[in-house]
Amino acid sequence: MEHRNKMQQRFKIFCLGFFILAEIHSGFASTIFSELNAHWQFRKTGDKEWFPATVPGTVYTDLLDNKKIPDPFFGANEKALQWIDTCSWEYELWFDLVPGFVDEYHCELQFEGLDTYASVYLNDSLILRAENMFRTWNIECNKFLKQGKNHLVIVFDSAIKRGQEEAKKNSYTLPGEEKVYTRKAQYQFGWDWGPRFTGCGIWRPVKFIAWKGIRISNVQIGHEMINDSVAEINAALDIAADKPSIVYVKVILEGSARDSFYFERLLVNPSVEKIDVDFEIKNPSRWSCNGSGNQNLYNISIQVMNPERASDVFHSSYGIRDVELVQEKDTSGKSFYFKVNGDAVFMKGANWIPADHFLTRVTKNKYRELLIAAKEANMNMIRVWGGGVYEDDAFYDLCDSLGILVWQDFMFACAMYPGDSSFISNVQQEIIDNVKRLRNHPCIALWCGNNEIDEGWKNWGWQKQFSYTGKDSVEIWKNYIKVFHELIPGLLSTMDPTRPYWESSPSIGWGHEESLHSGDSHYWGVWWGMQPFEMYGKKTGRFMSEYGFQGMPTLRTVESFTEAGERKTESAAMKNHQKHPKGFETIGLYMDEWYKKPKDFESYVYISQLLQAEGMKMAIEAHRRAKPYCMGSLYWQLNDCWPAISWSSIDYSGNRKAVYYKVKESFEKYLVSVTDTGKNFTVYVVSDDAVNQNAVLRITAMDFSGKVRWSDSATVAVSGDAAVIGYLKSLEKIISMCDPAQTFIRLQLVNDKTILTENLYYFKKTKDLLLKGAEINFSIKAIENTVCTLEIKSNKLSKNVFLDTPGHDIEFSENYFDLLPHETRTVHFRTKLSGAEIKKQLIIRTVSDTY
Ligand code: BMA
Repeated sequence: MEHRNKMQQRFKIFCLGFFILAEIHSGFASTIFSELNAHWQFRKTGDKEWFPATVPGTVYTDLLDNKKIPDPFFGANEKALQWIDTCSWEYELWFDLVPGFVDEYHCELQFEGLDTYASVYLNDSLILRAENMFRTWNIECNKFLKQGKNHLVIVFDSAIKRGQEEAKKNSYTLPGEEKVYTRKAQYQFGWDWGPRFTGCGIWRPVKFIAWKGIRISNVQIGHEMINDSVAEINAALDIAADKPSIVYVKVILEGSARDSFYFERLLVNPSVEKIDVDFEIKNPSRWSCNGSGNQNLYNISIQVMNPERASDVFHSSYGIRDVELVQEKDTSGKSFYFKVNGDAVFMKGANWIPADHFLTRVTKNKYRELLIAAKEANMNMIRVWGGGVYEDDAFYDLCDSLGILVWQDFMFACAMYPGDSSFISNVQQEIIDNVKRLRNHPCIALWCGNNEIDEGWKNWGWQKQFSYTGKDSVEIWKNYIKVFHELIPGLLSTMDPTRPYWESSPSIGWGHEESLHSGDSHYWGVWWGMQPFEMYGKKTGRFMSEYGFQGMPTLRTVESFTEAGERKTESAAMKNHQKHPKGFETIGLYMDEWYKKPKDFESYVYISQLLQAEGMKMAIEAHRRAKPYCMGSLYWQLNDCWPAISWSSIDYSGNRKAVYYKVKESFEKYLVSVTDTGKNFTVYVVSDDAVNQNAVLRITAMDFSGKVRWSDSATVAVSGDAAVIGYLKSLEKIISMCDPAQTFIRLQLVNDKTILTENLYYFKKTKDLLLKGAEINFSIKAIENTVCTLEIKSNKLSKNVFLDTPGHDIEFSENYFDLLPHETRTVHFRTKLSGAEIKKQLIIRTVSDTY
């Protein structure tokens, strides 16, 4: 570990008694933070007039707030706003400094995020040239500051122009073209689910930091050993001091006066020095991921003080857990699974993209809503995809507290990157900044070098497309190796040696059989390869880190970016929000396979969501049936960055699409799932429970009016280690007892009267089912205040009941479900509307209403 190098003196626990204790309590904070986020102004370079700006913010949101541009997300406005990215923009701030301040304190300006090519001037002196959106900059600025008014100006160059200039210097074109030269979120240059708005701005806070005496600049917390009675914790402190002196350190574990530890140490060097502090946590409670245990977090405060009583303090929460990536050779290849606290855990989750194209609009609340939705859908892992950003601290804090492990990509995606020394040193600092910022989070399970670059280079025909010579190819690949096989793992080996590192996701492209035998897989045969959904049953690898299918956003979200006449797939507005070149065509082809032609646009929106849900259900069930061969299933993609026709499960406005509800069911702790080979009807039972148990599998064939045609049951030894076959029968026999076009099979897993889970199975695709119009009745009850229940019943099978209240966003606990004949279903929701109003507004749609 970095803080373990030989040069350091080991810090010993020291019994100091009351004297030091009293001193530490009476120390004064020697570090002053002041946010410089108010009163900024901005203008286009060359313009005279300044306009108010919001910091953190982006030039787009500032222009919008000042009513200088229309909503960039509406219709096809994106096209008309591209000029913004070709200009240079300036931001300025005046701030006051009280007399004596500069002489007394070390003053720094901290820019937590500048997007991207920024020249920063303080009182007309250039203090920083930044060129990496992902870096944090701390600039010592005493010599530029003055008493009274100070002037800070930041000039942002066009990222597109700068990238193009860099690209011109190269003798060959890199895949990804101008964007790869710029260390800026790659999706902002346009993606197959997002617009092209590159923009610029001060996208994270600006702080004025003044300190004297002593300062903690970073702390890395880790544990050396854990057993049930003790966890040995190590905190490695980076400390800066004015002069050589003694430093007293106090560690406080929140919640108990006894859990305080004192240390003292001679600082020999006034510049930044490392100090190791070791302490113990007795009877430690472990942090675990959602579904596997509690998310115990310890609040740790570390206070340092010098003999003059200048002090500084660092706070962090810390979770004691062990996460391991297990890759062991076996008969079919190599395993790929995570062990959390020693137990193999099947990872259930999704891929995350930035939650708003304009990143500073992502509030803590937005993070919370999305991550709580993930937790509610039984997820235990999210992959932060490499074309986005290293998310804000709030994101990782929430993942810590919700038990969502993070597969963290570094921010490189689907392109090849340069390898010159200035690019490499820029990337190096980016990695250092972000690993330092994030490594104390228990949620981070894995660092991954990039998204689909290894696969892209080997399979996407770039060599031919860009006419590379042999020499070019060698150089480009060498640059790749330099960053992802040498630089990043090299840094991690000292900065965060206990976390696994994986060079590229996936390691082998989906066109290759080997991709199913080792490593993680992105299986895009369905969608990109136009293979049928049934292929999910055959293409299951060791860890499915991407697969997906598009579905429309909800109708209300479509309405938010279109005029009434534009709500059709051929309109310019709609096409602009479908970024996949063959998106509508692909949806159409699969839809023809599975559903009758929807009669109107509203029906199309709804059916496209059912289609997406059907596909993801088939994929997830296949992955889980293959446990423990397959040990992870992360679909593409949890969320959206703008109102898009995309692979998302929750649309930009926060509405949960049909796929979300389906995923939630498919990720439950227990799963019963059918495979139908044409010959056999086989029921698999899957469990993610650590405890094995016997349960009864009930199988009931029922016709659409509710008549039981056949039933059976079996006792199953349910195991958390592997999926088991709970039932097997000849399909022919079952079909002979019922009409497959008018019958479904209900599967229930029961333990001692408790239904652990249930599932439905249809012999035919929805378009071939003989669905008849049903009579649906419902009643609404308010339980207390805003909490309501809806009881709904149908005289026949009602397929995919969609509850909608067009004028109001109501989130129903269940939606898009199959309502079984004569069975009451209870749905919960919250609303301020009265029962009578909801009744008036509620629209119930089923598949048979769509043709
Ligand atoms: C995956 C991702 C993205 C892309 C998505 C859908 O492979 O890594 O690059 O948006 O496919 O095409």
